Amino acid sequence: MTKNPSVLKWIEEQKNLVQPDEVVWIDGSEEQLEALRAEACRTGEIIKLNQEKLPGCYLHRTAINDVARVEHRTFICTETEEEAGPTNNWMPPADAYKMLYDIARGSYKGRTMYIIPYSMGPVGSPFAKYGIEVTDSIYVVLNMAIMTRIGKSVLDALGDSNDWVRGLHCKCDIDEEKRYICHFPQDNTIISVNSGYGGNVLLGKKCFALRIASYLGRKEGWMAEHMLILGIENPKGEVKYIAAAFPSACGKTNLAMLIPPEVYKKKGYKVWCVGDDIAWMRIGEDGRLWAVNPENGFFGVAPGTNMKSNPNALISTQKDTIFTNVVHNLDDNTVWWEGLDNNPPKNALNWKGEKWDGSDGTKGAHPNSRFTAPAKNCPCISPEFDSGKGVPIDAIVFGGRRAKTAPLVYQSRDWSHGVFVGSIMASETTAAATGAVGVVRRDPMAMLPFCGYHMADYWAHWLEMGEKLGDKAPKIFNVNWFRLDDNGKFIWPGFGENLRVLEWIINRCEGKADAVETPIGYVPKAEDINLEGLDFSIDTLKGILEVDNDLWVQETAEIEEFYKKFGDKVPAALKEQLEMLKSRLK
Ligand code: GTP
Ligand code: SPV
Ligand code: MN
Repeated sequence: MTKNPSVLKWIEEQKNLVQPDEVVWIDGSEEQLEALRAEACRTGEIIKLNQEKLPGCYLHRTAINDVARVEHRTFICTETEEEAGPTNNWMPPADAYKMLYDIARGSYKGRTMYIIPYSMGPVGSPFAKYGIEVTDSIYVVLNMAIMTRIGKSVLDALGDSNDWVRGLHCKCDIDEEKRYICHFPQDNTIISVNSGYGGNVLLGKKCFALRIASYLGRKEGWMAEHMLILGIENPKGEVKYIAAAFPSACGKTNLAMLIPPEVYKKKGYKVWCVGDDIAWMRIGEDGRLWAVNPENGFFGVAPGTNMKSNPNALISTQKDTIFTNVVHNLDDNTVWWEGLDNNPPKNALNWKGEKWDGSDGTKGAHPNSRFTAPAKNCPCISPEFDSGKGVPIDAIVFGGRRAKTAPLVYQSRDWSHGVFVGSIMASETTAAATGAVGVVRRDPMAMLPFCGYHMADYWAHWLEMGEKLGDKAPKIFNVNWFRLDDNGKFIWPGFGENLRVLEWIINRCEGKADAVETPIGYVPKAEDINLEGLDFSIDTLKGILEVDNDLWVQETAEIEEFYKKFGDKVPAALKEQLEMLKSRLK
């Protein structure tokens, strides 16, 4: 399929290493994919679902010990430990290669090697970057075919260039003790062994589009971020774009495809989804920040997705979708998960494939069960989705799960302060990664598990981008949909109603809304958040807009501790922001 010498040489080396019985180049044709689906059904790797109700849809179950990203086994293998920084696991590249090659050697014996040429970003776009993933998993091929642009066209666009990311994935025995997700940013290389779970093995996603790309972005002057991108169209037909970074399982997919509340719909508001997880952003010729979504599909959290919370996501999953670790309804050969509706199937298998009817109080779907759906299935996919030039960003929004502390929304004072706000982000952990759930941890820019180099250098890169953007820089905000009341219930209704907050954000960008200055930034006047048609009192709203001075004094102490991790590397501008915050809180 290609004469590219760097590609052919690398493939030859991989073949010699893993020793497959057969080699298959993925050309991207529907014919070839259909044959692979049939083969995976034969071996039980995937299950064909009810084709009348869910045409083109399949179910897959991962191994029980392999259901989420494994941050403690994810490594950045730069020449020096300093480059990887204190928030990444590090291994010297030579040691890592040796260890990984020992694990991978001969691991494809009796198996087929699939070679997937893929593009992150529309093929041929100035934003696009190319990769080749070698895998022994049909599930990976089928997911990559949804999540990225694959096949011959990618190799044609690549031509003879050596500028592409090498990715080797070996399932091996799915042995947790030998599971490693390793990145070699200086070699454009990713090696993933002993896993079959999405974020660990769909190498275009977190491994390339965030860890390797963030490293490249710093070198080349652009940004790779864990952000959704959405467009809000007002009744006059003008569209404003927002990019928002929330940690894993904190609402990106939901916000990216939200359905406007009835009163907004009537007025003519529309929301367009450009991306739900990753944004690549560059400064355009006009000096503004332009973003593309490098992906081609959604790898979304299933639990909680329903016709009320996120109809657009649910509709996206009704055809040509792969479900992973959800409940299998045996009566009609469909799928189910917690929060889909209130009728768990009576005759079903849980995510582990065991008989399940919900009566024993256990969950049927894994909390990190997922759907892989083509972006083009989404009813509100942006007309700009496939545009190689991207969309201009007006506002950047950070957010996380905070039961207290963070108000519903606030605006940073300027770009530097905004970078500070991103750097101090904290959120309660979720099931998207293995480990304890619900523990507050600092997750700067939602990039803690995804930044491919020293986090403090990453902050410096953000500050530099701001200097280049000058007065054309997007305004930076922080949101928190997750404030809890004394009974542990979410106070803010969230989901579609979040548009009310986004409207204030856009109004601020256009200089149309007022704000109250607080020590942490600008908070809305309660009457400036439109509550029309919503059963939510202005007093309750005031409550979640409040900034608690004592909590924030405590917070600054924690930030100070957190910053210490990075020593002298913390940019002076951020240390200054911390000092200014402390003095404003006095
Ligand atoms: P990743 O794919 O892991 O990066 O996650 P994500 O950020 O896209 O999160 P997603 O939109 O899938 O939401 C994760 C969970 O948060 C789901 O269970 C949602 O139901 C819930 N959620 C999303 N938005 C809101 C909201 O506005 N309010 C509340 N209370 N829950 C929400
Ligand atoms: C996340 O965990 O942020 C995800 C899912 O989007 S994964 O692809 O597993 O990283
Ligand atoms: Mn994500």
